[in-house]
Amino acid sequence: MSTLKQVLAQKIAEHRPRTTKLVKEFSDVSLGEVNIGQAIGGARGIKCLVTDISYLDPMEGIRFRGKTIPETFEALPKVPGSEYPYVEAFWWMLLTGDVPTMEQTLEVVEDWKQRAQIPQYVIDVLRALPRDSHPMAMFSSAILAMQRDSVFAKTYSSGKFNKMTCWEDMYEDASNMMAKLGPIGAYIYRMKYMGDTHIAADPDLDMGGNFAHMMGIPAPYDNVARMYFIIHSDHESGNVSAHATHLVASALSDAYYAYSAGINGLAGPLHGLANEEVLRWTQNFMSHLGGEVPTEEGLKKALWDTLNSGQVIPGYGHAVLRKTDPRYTTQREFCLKTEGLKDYPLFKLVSMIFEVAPGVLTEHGKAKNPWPNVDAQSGVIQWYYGVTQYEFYTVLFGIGRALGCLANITWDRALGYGIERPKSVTTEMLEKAAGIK
Ligand code: FCX
Repeated sequence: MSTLKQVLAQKIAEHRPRTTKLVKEFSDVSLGEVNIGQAIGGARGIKCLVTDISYLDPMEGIRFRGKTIPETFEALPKVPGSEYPYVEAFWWMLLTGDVPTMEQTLEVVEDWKQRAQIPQYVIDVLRALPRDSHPMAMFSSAILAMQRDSVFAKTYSSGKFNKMTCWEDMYEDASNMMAKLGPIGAYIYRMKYMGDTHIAADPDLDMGGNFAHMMGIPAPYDNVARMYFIIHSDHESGNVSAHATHLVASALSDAYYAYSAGINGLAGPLHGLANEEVLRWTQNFMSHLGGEVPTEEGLKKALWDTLNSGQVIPGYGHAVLRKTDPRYTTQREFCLKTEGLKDYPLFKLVSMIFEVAPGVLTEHGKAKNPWPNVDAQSGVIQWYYGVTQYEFYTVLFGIGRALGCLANITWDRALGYGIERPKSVTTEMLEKAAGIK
């Protein structure tokens, strides 16, 4: 058994009595009421999910296992020659709550290399899809196709399923998937946009480095990849991709079924696809101006035009956050410290939107949070490094988001969380509850 799996087994054994005690002795303790607005309005704010992987404070933003984004980057072992940590070290931290040593990190790096080969049938599936399929449809199909290799599903169908040990099968599926998602993403990118040319994995590189290599983009794109995957990994459990993954896995569907569902949710424009929408919006706007730098007034007008046409301003607002997303700030700081990027016209425009859009949204008066989220900033960096095919951006989000979703469903099985089944009511019942019928 790998060291990570051993440490995880110990953490799970230590944690289980806490959950058992809460369920056995305190099941009736209330976490709050549910009102009609929440029942109709997407269950916003209802506390009915449990995760220890990350927590989202409305004002502070995300903490992974108790650490802010800067604390996470600071704490984890770094790739030699890079100021960014190994994604593999972050995986260890998400799963166990501990910061791994360099030796432990390198064991995961090695383990993922052994698991990273894309099966030929996945390539066949990708190649069979129409080349103009959306890359998220391709990515989701590739993940779903790998279900045939699920260790979890095999154990279940062999009749050897065991509630106490099934997390180990989930862990195997999660590790196999984590190792393959970067190479699959790069394969899709080069098949779709780079003349169907492909670059073999470099066995000397870590996950982030190898992704940049397989995309065919030189340094510092390896750092961009590491930063992206880590900051996009998890945003507690109620967001669509994490919740969809958790929901599907709660039926004891394996990690492939579950994460393919999560990816399908991430592909929505109100969720992960917003990073594509931001670039589409800014590019349309730039081409309208014939490449001229916009004036503040021109920008305000474009934002109002978008709102008045009934569309949302992509990359702004959030269901939980009530201030600028620290994932936005992290990427903005990367731009500001990177020569060339800090003076890049598109970055300047995005910075200008940051100056103007919160005021416009506040005046508009609808959005509870007028501040930017992660998606407002992520496309600019990709564009700068040559990834101008913005429909691909959500795949990058999806590779990163897998870290959180897969760590979560491994723990879901370890703690025996039940099948999800919230109760629905009819409109008439709501009207009766409201006293209007
Ligand atoms: N532009 C225009 N209107 C907005 C808005 C925005 N950026 N953000 C919220 N609103 C509107 C909502 O559409 C809603 O209008 P309605 O009353 O007519 O239905 C009203 O303001 C109240 O919504 P609010 O409670 O503030 O936000 P929600 O929790 O309902 O929705 C999202 C949150 C993120 C979906 C919303 O802010 C939005 O659509 N933003 C733009 C898309 C986006 O950037 N999504 C990515 C979010 C995230 F970071 C991610 O998952 O990747």
